Amino acid sequence: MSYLKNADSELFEILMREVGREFSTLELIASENFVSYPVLEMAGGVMTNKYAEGYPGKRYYGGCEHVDEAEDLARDRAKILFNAEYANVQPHSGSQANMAALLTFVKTGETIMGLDLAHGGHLTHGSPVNFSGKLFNVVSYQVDRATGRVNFDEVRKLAKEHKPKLIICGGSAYPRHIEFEDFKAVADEIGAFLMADIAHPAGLVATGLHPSPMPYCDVVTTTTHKTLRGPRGGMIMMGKDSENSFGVVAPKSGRVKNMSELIDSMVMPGIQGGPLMHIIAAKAVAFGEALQPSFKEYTSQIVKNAQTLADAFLSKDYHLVSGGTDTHVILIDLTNKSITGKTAEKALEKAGITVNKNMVPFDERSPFVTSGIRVGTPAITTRGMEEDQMLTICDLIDQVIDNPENEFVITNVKSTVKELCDSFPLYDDLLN
Ligand code: DSN
Repeated sequence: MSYLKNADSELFEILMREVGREFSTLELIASENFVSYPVLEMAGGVMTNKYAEGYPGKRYYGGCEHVDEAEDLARDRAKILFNAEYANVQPHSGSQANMAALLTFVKTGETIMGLDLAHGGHLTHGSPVNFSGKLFNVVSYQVDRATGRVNFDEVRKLAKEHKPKLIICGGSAYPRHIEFEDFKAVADEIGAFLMADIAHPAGLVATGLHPSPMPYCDVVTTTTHKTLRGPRGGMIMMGKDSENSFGVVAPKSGRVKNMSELIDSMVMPGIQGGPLMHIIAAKAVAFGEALQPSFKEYTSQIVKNAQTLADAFLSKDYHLVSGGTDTHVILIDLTNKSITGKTAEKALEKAGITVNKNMVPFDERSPFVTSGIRVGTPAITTRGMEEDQMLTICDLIDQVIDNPENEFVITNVKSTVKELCDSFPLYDDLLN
């Protein structure tokens, strides 16, 4: 039964068109995934009604006993998943998690270092158009032109020259494992804090397929909706909690506050108000799923699929930044294919294949045009696709990239995409 259908058929039809789009196209955006029905149910549930400013047991509103239970479970499950002593599951997004973490460790005007957005970083790692670039003095490091990997000689040189208070590692288009240990060595040499943003590989980290940042980083942020396959949202963690070194004490007792208390109060009341309790509860559901052995099978398949796809592209003379992938992300430099990222994205979209245009390191084109596309396997792996399908998908993408204006090719590819999607159904209960 659909309440929405009866109450607002216009929006019901829009929703159904989106279900149809998700069903009938190949979702290759590396940051997207498809949540389970239980996660959908919780995210669409009555906890959306509840105001719960504060934290479990310390709320500014009555009636919080059940949302407290859900938030406690979300925190506890996150701590087990990531082997963390502390988790804050309230950030509404990865950006807000990053904002709260940065403002806890760094004063405005102080220096931070992060991976250049055009080299695979993220807006919140110091882009001039983002709060991070406006509030802090930013020094960006880049990847090496030849290897496509972070150049630690450059990181070390910049760190020694600019003495950042905090170094951010991680990004949104870095196909290789994040080198936490190398970053930690540099951070220790200059006495900087180290923050990891594991939004992209979080599901791989949780299942041991990517190194863990916890032993190396002072603070770790993530989103919950990419490889972790939860609802949209953010989270902040620490491997170990400790007393803060900034001299912040509790007003009445004079006790030195822990870092966890500083982060908690930076999230709320510092930058957020009422937490999204339906989403926090849905995070708990997703974390419960990620703790099951089947989730490790899923994340292993994500990586196998990405590596199969990468090898298939290499065999067709595609240039992959860093030469391949360790994760779920492939960054393709299309320069030798004489097509821009923008044209490729549009042509692929017409053929039912969703990717995003993406700058490649040392790109001479603007972020609105770009020389590359980013491809990821989390969503198609959720549908059950495996290595054989990756070979087909590479072939389909290649046909479109070679013939972006050939309607005959696009139509044929679209029909193969439809057959493929029909063989790996998604959300069919919602369509019936
Ligand atoms: N927009 C996300 C991505 O696509 O990677 C990062 O925030």
